Amino acid sequence: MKKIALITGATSGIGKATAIRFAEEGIDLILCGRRKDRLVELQNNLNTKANVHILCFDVQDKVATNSAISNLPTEFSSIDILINNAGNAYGLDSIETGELEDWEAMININLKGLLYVSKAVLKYMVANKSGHIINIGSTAAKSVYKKGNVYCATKHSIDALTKGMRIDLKEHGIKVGAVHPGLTETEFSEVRFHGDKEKAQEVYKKSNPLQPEDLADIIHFVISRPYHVNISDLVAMPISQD
Ligand code: NDP
Ligand code: 8X3
Repeated sequence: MKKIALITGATSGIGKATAIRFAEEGIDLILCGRRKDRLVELQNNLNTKANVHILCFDVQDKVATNSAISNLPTEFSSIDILINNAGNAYGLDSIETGELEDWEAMININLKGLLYVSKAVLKYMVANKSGHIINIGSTAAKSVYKKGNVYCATKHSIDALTKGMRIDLKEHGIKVGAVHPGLTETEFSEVRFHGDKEKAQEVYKKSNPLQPEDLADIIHFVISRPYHVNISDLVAMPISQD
């Protein structure tokens, strides 16, 4: 039977690569992000085996998030898979010099946004007594690095939240797990450095980082296991990473 996946952060990086991979597998898609032009472009270029619906909203806005997801057309409302991927780092500063606006953005997007999306999607999954949620964490969910402070805190929260969601939702027939990427070459560093492309490129230059397609492969593997198998916690990093 055809499956339906909702992917947040599908306009770039890991989310976009996962959308492309899922479409090749014939999974119908609800693609989310703030940049509508990119969503439309992706929709137009995806494998025609997949039906695609786009939703443009900011995960920080709980009313817009709930409204977008609650008003899905019937043919897209039986969501089987949720990939909670939208997220970013803002800044790389020591704690005493970090900007409040950067901290708030990371907490609001990475943690609260994930909760808003999950709550809206869970209405469908609980009613259907089935579903599979993958939260995209990070190696920053497992350890802390210099100047990573608030970003690492949001990702550690996702690690804890994933465990809590898994325990609460198994009695509703819903699987929950996390995929934790290490360094992956995406727009992540450009966003972290507030648009400084040169600084962003430096991050990936010598590290032979993971590519978004590597994560798409892994995420597809996780969602395609038999129902009784839940890969609850998976860390994937480039060979160069400590
Ligand atoms: P990108 O910057 O390439 O992609 C981030 C995606 O998140 C974009 O599609 C963006 O869409 C979306 N997004 C960001 N803020 C919002 C918002 N407020 N509302 C809705 N959507 C939003 O980075 P990655 O692909 O690397 O990041 C994806 C996930 O992977 C993140 O959770 C990140 O923390 C995690 N990760 C990344 C690693 C890396 O090294 N790249 C390593 C470990 C984890 P738009 O701007 O259109 O809204
Ligand atoms: C994103 C990768 O190493 O900057 O989670 O934390 S890192």
